[in-house]
Amino acid sequence: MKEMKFETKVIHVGGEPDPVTGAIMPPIFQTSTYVQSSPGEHKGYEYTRSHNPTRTRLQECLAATENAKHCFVTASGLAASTLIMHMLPKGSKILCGDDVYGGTYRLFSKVFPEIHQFKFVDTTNVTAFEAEIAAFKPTLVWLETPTNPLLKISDIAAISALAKKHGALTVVDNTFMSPYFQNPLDQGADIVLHSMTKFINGHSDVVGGALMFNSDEIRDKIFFYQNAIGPCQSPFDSWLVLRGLKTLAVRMKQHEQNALKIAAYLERHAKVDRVVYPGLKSHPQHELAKKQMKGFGGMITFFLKGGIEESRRFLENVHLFALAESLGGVESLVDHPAIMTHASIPKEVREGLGIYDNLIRLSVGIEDGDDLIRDLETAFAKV
Ligand code: P1T
Repeated sequence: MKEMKFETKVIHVGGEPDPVTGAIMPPIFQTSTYVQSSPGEHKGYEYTRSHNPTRTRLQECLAATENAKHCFVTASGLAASTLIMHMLPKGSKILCGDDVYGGTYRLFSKVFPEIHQFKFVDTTNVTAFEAEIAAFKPTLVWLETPTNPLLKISDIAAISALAKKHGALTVVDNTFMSPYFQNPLDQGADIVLHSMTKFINGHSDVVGGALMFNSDEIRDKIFFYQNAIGPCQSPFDSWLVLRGLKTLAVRMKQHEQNALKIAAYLERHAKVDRVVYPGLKSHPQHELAKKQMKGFGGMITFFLKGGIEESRRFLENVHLFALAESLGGVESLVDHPAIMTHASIPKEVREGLGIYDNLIRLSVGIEDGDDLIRDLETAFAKV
């Protein structure tokens, strides 16, 4: 399996023809329970909250995409984050990147502070981060790279090494890059997290999460909490993700090709103040992006000249880009983080990070790039 290229793994790992019928596509094991021949005697499956063959196939395939030994899929990305929080001993300290998905911030600042201690810091400067880790002494370091929505990039290898030196685990939320463009475990991280809702499934019809890692100890803990708490993914949703995953490589190439074109277009636009895209030379961490990522992805953030009124006019006048939360689907989406995906972050924290009312986030789909540019041009003309 190690010799297989990514494009082959997503088609073949976990995708063997059904041994009973020869069906080339795996059946959906839409069952809650499994017959036992005698109490405790079964074929490895007892109850779907704990195990399901469709889910097993998806987990095998996903583990292969991140070069991981183990994978667990969950009911949502946030369910995966929740399992990690439960796995940690009570009173753990989590040192978290300051720019994370609004729902992750809400989970850490509103749900878990009675159990663990959180500190949000900039993780883009390794020297400054070293001082933070030495002072805070975290149990776990939480990186989102590139971040949502500012597309800040953290040095996974350097930060994971520092965390290891100080006895902390490193989690990387790899949702924005997908396993096609970035593999954090290969760079020293301990756990990779994905919202499968995004690029991995890629068709905006499933909510799901995934955790990948190599440690057997972490596997035992995550299995225990997944089974004890119950945020497992349904067989049908697992099957849909398994199906979406097959085209991840081709989709990511097209997302990136379109995003490169659109980012260059936006950078030249008179009504745009600033564009943030890891593939632009103007991105402050463009060199790091080239080093640790295999591509630049399909997410673009830009700042319109003006404020909330200009943003509203722009967002009300796009047609191909749908104004909606989420990202990573085949269709292009546009988001206003301050009002939509990151509204749960207090205004002063949000603006302290640079998430202003003129910040617009694009999830560039796999349509024709020129059609997408024409759509943006129509909306700019109304601003
Ligand atoms: O929505 P869910 O599957 O629970 O995943 C949460 C999540 C985790 N990590 C990152 C980086 C994310 O972007 C998300 C979800 N994000 C959106 C819904 C959004 O529009 O940004």
